[in-house]
Amino acid sequence: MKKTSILLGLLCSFLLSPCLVGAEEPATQKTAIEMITIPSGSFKMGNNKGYGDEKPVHQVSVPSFKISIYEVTQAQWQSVMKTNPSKFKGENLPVEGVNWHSVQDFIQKLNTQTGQKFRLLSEAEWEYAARSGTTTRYSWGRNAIDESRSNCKDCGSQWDRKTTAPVGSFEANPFGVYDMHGNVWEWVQDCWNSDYDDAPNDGRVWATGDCERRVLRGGSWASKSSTMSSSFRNKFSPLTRGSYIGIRLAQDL
Ligand SMILES: [Ca+2]
Repeated sequence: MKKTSILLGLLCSFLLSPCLVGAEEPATQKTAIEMITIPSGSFKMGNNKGYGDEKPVHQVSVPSFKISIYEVTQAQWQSVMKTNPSKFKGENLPVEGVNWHSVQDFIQKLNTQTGQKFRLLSEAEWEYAARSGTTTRYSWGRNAIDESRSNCKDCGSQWDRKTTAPVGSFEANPFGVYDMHGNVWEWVQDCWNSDYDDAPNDGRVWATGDCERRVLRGGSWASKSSTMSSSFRNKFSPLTRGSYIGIRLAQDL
């Protein structure tokens, strides 16, 4: 996103007057959902040094799938739902203020409009994509505070504790995915289970347990850096919405 704006800016300064008419990006560019393929693989999910719900660490094999490299933006949500529930307004800011049920609605409408099959990630897919081959707390290493690698309450970014950041404002992880740590919490499809006993080991959605609570991952602009680690788990009622909750999409191959 950042690169597009810079390129557009350069083009503008070069062409001058055509820019006055052409500064608006075509709708397709604003609303196209950029997906990349995550390779299949096996990883250790959880953290035996973390909270009780992150245990036990267990081996999970994840089949290859597609993931949106950015959190879903407000432009994307608006083009499908014709409304924008977000508190902090901006086309390239992540959509927020979405509850789990409204997200299911959005996905259904998006799939009807595009003829494609988008879905939320499973919790295992989310952690696999966040880790992107790493075993440290964050995909860049052990420390978060003051490194300005993401947007959280104490991350050292200009957006900390104030607002969401435009998607893709920080470096991507080794898989090429942006903002898995911080910015907005991301709903996943799974029901809540308070530990990993009997968790699926094949990357699929855990569809049993407490389904009156759904899992969210990755922390937000308003939460402590410790909550945006690859293994940290959060859960809310599917009716909860807030300026700190957004989504990311997946597709089967
Ligand atoms: Ca995020």
